[in-house]
This record gives sequence, structure tokens and C-alpha cells, in this order.
Amino acid sequence: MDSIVEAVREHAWLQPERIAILFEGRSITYKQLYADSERFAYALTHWGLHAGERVALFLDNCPEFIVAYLGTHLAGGVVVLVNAQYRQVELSHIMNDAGVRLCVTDLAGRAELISLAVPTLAALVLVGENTDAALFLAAKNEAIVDVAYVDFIEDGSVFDEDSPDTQLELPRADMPAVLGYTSGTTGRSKGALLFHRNLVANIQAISEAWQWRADDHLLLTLPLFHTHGLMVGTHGTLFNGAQLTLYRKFNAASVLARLRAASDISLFFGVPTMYSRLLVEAEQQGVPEHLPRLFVSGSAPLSPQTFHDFERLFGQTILERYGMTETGMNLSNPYTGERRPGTVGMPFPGQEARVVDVQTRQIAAPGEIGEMEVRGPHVFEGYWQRPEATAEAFAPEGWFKTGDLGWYSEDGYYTITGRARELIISGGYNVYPREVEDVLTSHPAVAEAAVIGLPDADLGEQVVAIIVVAAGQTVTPAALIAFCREQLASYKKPRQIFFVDALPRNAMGKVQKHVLSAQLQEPPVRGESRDSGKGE
Ligand code: MLC
Ligand code: AMP
Repeated sequence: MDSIVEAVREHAWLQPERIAILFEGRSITYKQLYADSERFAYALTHWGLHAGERVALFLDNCPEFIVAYLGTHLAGGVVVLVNAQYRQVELSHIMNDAGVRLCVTDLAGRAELISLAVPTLAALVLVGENTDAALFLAAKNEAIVDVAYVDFIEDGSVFDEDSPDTQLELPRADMPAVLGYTSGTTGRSKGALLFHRNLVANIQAISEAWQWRADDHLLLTLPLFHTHGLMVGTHGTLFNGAQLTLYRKFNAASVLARLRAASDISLFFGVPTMYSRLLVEAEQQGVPEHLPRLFVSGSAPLSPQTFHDFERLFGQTILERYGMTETGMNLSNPYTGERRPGTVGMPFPGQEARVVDVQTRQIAAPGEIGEMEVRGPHVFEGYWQRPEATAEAFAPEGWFKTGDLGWYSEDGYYTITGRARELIISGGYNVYPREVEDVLTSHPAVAEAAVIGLPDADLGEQVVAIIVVAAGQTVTPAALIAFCREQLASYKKPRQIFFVDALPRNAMGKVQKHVLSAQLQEPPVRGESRDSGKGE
């Protein structure tokens, strides 16, 4: 099997009437899913998409996302994943950096894209409001502004009929498949380029480790535009010919209600914030009688407290695993065997991990904290058009430097203790301080800004900004928060703003964020300035 879409084609042959996706009352069989993907691929090729060209998916969860994803692969294209919450700053960077030729989006997305200057972008494909009959509304245009809407399934005048003269070929394992933007230490994220073989190798390893079977049924409430929802949840389902109930978004009460309604869900994957919210909800509503066979947590650290509370209330141990965009999944607690709270387990089958000293790069002994490195067929090819960043990210012999700090025990369990790079993880979403600082300092009233993460009971970490106001200016926290929200995804906005006369700096002039973090977590500082700094 060379690609996920090849697996879908095989399931469409072997079990055509098997339901692949359930979404808001619609059910899509494997046969239909493949047929729709094929149709979309024909449309793309007919329109003029060439192998290796980039197609962005800027869309919330819906089956069309999956059809467009598979169809792009079948047409030989590379999918660019775009968080549906991204706004001008992020969109402009990703679309231009990836040289996106076509973007699949909805009306809200179109409104966001229309004012952007992206010379390569030649067409938008709009996912229709009423998707019962027509899967897509296609809009082709030269300059994006005057868009003519055409229902491509029913009318077909822009994205023409099946074009039987075009031969579709399944993607080869060594073809580029996905660009996932991540790790913007310089304020601008980089595209991690994954080949089909990386995706297949990872999902094979995951399937083996978690005993994913065709009769499994996953309840997926994670967004499809990130690794967790797409490359674990969706790939695993489609690779194994299993079932997916897809939600537009997570809501703890709806998840519990769904589990209570029927006993058919066998898998649930979430970020730690989802588990803590499920706990709160279940304390009030009670725990459903039938539970999935496996609950998996990842994307951010699951606290041992949540692990134990969940075990007490639900009678199940959450399986914690560790991954990232560049690699997919790296480490996992065992399916059978001890799931150890606070740890992320051991490497998946066919993969390797090690810890090296941050300074000397020597391999660390058990118990010593260092940088986590991983190696295996799942590791990405490199950063899109950034050979230097790619070279920096790899140690000799193919070891990928994760930028995460951790240690391993004598019996082989790995624990993540922190990050070597500046990164805030809020509710499973990554926030790079530099990106928020750049927006804040572009405000005329801001002279200097430092953005840090502080502990948060719900989100794990919350984004906080410390501001030096420019001479002669005044500004309120609410105004600065609104300013960030206009330009960046809303989850990146600071939840609190503190005003200071000067930022603490070391002898080299570098802002000492650990000092700020310590000060803000000290009880005396907390009281007044925190409350006054809230902008909502
Ligand atoms: C939403 N908001 C957040 C937020 N999510 N703020 C901070 N951090 C977050 N994670 C804000 C919104 O901007 C909005 O603000 C307000 O909260 C309500 O939005 P919402 O959409 O209703 O939020 P909610 O449903 O509560 O979302 C919480 C959540 C969501 C936990 C369900 O964040 C989520 O789905 N997280 C999962 C992210 C994920 O998939 N990560 C995997 C990355 S892959 P306002 O002001 O606009 O109202 C990866 C690799 C790996 O890391 O190992 O998996
Ligand atoms: P991303 O760059 O969005 O793919 O996010 C990947 C990062 O999420 C990793 O580098 C880790 O810092 C973090 N991460 C993922 N899973 C875990 C976990 N189980 N525990 C702690 N951190 C995690």
C-alpha cells in the first residue's frame, strides 16, 4: 500500500457499502468516498493542476475536506493544511510560502482570502452550504475577486465532467503528499513536507500498536487540519477500512450524549483539554454505560491528575502518545501493558527514539534530561524550500531533533519535560511567542512586547503578553487583544496583558522570559495587575 487513497480504493472494491464517514446525518460509503475523490481528482486535472502543485485546504471539519484531501492526492497534488482559524498574517505567509495554486474553502474562508495578495493562487473551490446534492461549488477566476460560482457536480462547466480521457494514477510512495506548517521560531512557520511513504509508515505502526481493526468506529472531534485529527484519526480509519463519526467541533456534552446513545463507538482521541472538560461534564451528567475500548490523548502533556481522575470516574486508563507535524506519531504508551501517567511510552514499532545532551549531543543515560531525537520511515523529508532549516533539524544518520526535552527510564518509558524551543501549547494548539510579539509591536502604542505561556487549568497553558507602552501613548488591554484577534487566529490572542516600564534583560540584551514568568506566577504580583490586565 503506497498511499491512504490507495487504501480507500481497495476498501471501495472490497466493501463498497461499508460506511466510511458519518457526519451530521449524512453517511458516506467507501464506494461513494472513492468515487467522489476520483471525481474531484478528475476535475483538478482537467482544470490544469499538475503533479506536485499545492492545493490548500482552508476548511472546518466536513466530509468534503476528506474528499478534497484524497482527490488532491489522486491528482498528484500536494495538500497544504491551513488552520481554519487563521487570519491575514498567517494566511498570507502560508499561501505565498507554499505557492498555493488552488484553495478549497467555504464562504467565510473566501472572505478572508479575497484581500490577500497571492500571485500563484488561481482558483478557489467553495464547499457549498447545502451539500446534500452537490459536493462542491467551484469558483475559477484569474484574480480571485470576480468569482463565478459553478456547481461542479451538477453543471460541470468549470470543473468539467469526468473527463474520461484523463487517466488518474495512484500516487507513488515517494511522491510529496502534505505540507503542514509548524515551528515558527522566527515568527514565520515552516512547511513540513511529508511524502506518502511517511504517512503510510506511520499509520501502519499506529494501527499495529493500537490494534486498529476494520470493525472500529472512531468518534473524531479534533480538527482535520492538524496531524492529530488527520494523520492519526482519519488516516487510521481509512487505512483500516473502519468507520469515522466526524463532528464539526468538540463539545463535552455532545460527546457524552453520543456515547450514551449507542454502544458502537470504539475509539476516542483528544487533546488534554478535551479530557478535563469531559471529566467536568461527566461529574454532572454521569458516565455513559458503554465506553470506547480506547481513549487516546496527545498534542500536549496530559497531567497525571487528569489521568487518575479519568481512571477513577470512567474506569479506563487514557493512552498517552507523543507526536508532531514533522513526524506524525513517535512514542506511545502500550495498548496492552502498563500505561504510565506522565509518560509518553516507547517508540512505535519500526521507529527509534533517543535522548541526547543538549550541549555535547552525546547520548544520555536513563534518567538524564536532554533533547529527544527520533528516527524512522515516518520522519518527514524536510522543510519546504528551506534547506538550511532542514539541515539544522537533523543530526547525523537521520536522527530528527524534535526540540522537545525529556528522559527515559531504565525500563524504556519516555517522559517529556519541556521544550528546547519557545513554544506555548494552549488547548493543543501551538502558539509561537514571536508571531504574537510581532503583531503587538506593530501597534503604534506598543514599544516592546514579550509573550509567554502561563499555566492554565483548562488549556494547559495560556498566552500572556507583557507590554512596554510607547512614550506619550495610551492603550487598553482590550484594544491590544482585539488588535491581535484581527490579524491572527483567535486562540493566539493574549488572554491577559500586563504593562511594565521595562522588560528584564540579560547582559546580552535578551529578554529574560523566565524572570517574567516567575514574577507573574508569584502570588503578590498576581492580584491587582492580573485582574486589571484582562481584556475580556
Ligand atoms: C479555542 N480558543 C482557544 C483555543 N481553542 N483559545 C486558546 N487555546 C485554544 N486551544 C478560543 C477561540 O479562539 C475563541 O475565542 C474561544 O476560545 C471559543 O472558541 P471555540 O472554538 O468554541 O473553542 P473550544 O471549542 O472551547 O475549543 C477548545 C478545543 C480546541 C480544545 C476543543 O482548541 C481544539 O479542538 N483543540 C485541538 C487542537 C488540535 O487538534 N491540536 C493537534 C495539533 S497536532 P474568541 O475570543 O474568538 O471567542 C499536534 C501533533 C500531535 O500537536 O502530537 O498531535
Ligand atoms: P506540532 O508542531 O503542532 O506538531 O506540535 C508538536 C508538539 O506538541 C511536540 O513537539 C510537543 O512539544 C507537543 N506534544 C505532542 N504530544 C505531546 C505529549 N503527549 N506530551 C507533551 N507534549 C506533546
